[in-house]
Amino acid sequence: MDSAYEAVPLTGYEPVDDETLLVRAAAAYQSLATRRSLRAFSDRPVPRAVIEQCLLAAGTAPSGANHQPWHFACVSSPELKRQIREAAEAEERAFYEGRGGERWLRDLEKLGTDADKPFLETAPWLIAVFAQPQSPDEAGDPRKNYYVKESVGLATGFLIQALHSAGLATLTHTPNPMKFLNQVLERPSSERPFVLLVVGHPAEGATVPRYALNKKPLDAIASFQ
Ligand code: IYR
Repeated sequence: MDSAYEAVPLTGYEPVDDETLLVRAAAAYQSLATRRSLRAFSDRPVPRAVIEQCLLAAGTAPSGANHQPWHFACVSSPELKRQIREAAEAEERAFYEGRGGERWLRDLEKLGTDADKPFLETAPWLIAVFAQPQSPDEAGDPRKNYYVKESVGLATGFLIQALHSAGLATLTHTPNPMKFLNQVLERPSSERPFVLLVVGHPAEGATVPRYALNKKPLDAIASFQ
């Protein structure tokens, strides 16, 4: 019977002894533990080729039925960054002036955030991540996607990790609501804005909130049975 399935040999997993596994796992932890959500970026440019490699890394993420239901709209144009800042700050002002609600606004006090988002213009790149509830198949026909948010979340994690490994800082920014990104970036209304990543080098003397350094200990995030 004719089948859509075809197998190829697995590559990329050379045998590793347990000692090496532990050394590498600890190194991965040490590297990721230095990542910070940054809100003070330098205007130093970042080559597009660097961003492209990180996007290729993101594109290797697992996804429902391997449909890869994501689009990364990468913005370096000062005019588009200005428009995004303007629209984001309008939403943020409403949020911080009360729309967020007392509880949420109190929870954010420890992070020191406010409605001013100058980094949306200072940072060399903004990457708007869009989720695609449906997207064309190989023949160009519309096709339903599965586990869309989960898949896009995983790809975004891969992207943040790749950017961090390269030596770049990021902010996962979620102006609320984000629908203006479809208009400004001319994305189809079927696509859902998922997150706006701010990417670049840290500003000189940048600081981060002490509160963000608190990470739950292992016994609070994991169990073994
Ligand atoms: N989007 C707002 C508020 C905000 C919300 C959460 I949840 C954060 O972790 C941080 C900020 C802003 O970007 O300021």
